[in-house]
Amino acid sequence: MRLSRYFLPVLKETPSEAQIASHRLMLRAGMIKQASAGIYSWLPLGYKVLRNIERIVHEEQVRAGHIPMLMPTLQSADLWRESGRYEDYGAEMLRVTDRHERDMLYGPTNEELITDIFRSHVGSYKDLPLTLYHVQWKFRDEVRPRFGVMRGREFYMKDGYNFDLTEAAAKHAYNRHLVSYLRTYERMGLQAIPMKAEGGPIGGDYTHEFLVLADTGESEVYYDSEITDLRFGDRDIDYDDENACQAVLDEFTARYARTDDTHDETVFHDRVPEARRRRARGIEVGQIFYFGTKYSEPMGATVQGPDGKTVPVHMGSHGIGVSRLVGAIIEASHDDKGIVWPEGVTPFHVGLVNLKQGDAEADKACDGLYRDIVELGLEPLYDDRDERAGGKFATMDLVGLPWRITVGPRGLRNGVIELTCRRTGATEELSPEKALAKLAAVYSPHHPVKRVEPMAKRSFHTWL
Ligand code: P5A
Repeated sequence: MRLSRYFLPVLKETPSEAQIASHRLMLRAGMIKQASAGIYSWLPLGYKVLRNIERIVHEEQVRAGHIPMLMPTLQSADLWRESGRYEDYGAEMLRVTDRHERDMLYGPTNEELITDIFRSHVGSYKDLPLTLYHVQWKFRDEVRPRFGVMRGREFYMKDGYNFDLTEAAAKHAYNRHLVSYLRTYERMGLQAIPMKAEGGPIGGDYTHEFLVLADTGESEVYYDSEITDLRFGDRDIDYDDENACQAVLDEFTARYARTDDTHDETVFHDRVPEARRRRARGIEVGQIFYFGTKYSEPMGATVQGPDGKTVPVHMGSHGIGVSRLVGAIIEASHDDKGIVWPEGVTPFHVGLVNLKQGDAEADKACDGLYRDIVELGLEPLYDDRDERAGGKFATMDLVGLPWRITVGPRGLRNGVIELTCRRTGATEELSPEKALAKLAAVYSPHHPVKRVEPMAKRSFHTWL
């Protein structure tokens, strides 16, 4: 993309309404614009990041054997009356009436809708296990929407629902989600720690929240510092292997890590030596639940078991805050000049800065590099505007692309360009060929098309 043809409305001033870095930077980098309280338009740069996060979520869900679909944003109130949540949900639920005076609502979550789909089409244990998911907009009329996309009223969520014959099978689905979530967040450059939490309006007391540690996080958390040494890495887990998934859950939940809802000071002191006790803040980027037959029983979602008996299915639901993640990643990865995108989610792979726009040699070199970068399957953002170098660098730093190539007449005379790493600031003078080879190498595990990550043994389909 050429910057002269793009829509990147960066702000010079720091917006006064934004209290935390991610909100400030998303506004300044022209990623979002508030439409009304807690509701945002995603401008082109923000939309690219949102889509990248969504793509990683889909790839990891499909890898775990979960099946993508799409449910609507508007739901009938009648389904929610069946589960008893229509009254319980309170003022957070946005209720609307259609022209026929039918009660509708903008879905805050989809347990009822998916249970209705299940009961309409599945009747036998032979169709289990089944996990369906979608990525869709939700609405919760939060009392205090704030921090930009972090606590929105309209927000984008991946929500998945498992249906199993027995509690043990549903616990395996729970463990499978935990494993796939660890992998998902790490691909986004984040460490998200599973912590014992509360079920809240979703239900059940068997639940973990995934938290990214950050001073600006809304949740108060307590944990054993050893937990921050754990990495999922590039393990190739067979998601059908119950023991393998259970072992990951055991490893990642053995140490004390709880949100303030479940924190117990006595247990904390008994189990964690003082030097390792931490109290901090975190951003909740996901939550997984096992709630048994809470919805299947009242809504009649049953199957016939192998013994011929009809039983309600065991269920859980599993959410990832896709739009919140954009903010969470920025909270975890920025400096005083701007955003520092992890390679896995960056909106463009490399910024190309022409120090002397209009100089025949510099323009030609940039055009050539642009083509070569595209040839590698990567996306450049080429600042081809007639602006001072300082202004171009400031925009690139604000926007936060992990790599920048700088091209100027002086370097070209010596056959070199500059390759700069946004995270460290380190700059190397290299031949264009060497710079391109380096980009290809750093992006190979994150490549949008030619990713070389090991794929699970189960059949893997692209989701689009
Ligand atoms: C699990 C999927 C659920 O709703 N039902 C379907 C379950 N869980 S949850 O924890 O309530 O939400 C899942 C994730 O969504 C994000 N989230 C939000 N993001 C932005 N603004 C909000 N107001 C908001 N509320 C929830 C969180 O990341 C949460 O973990």
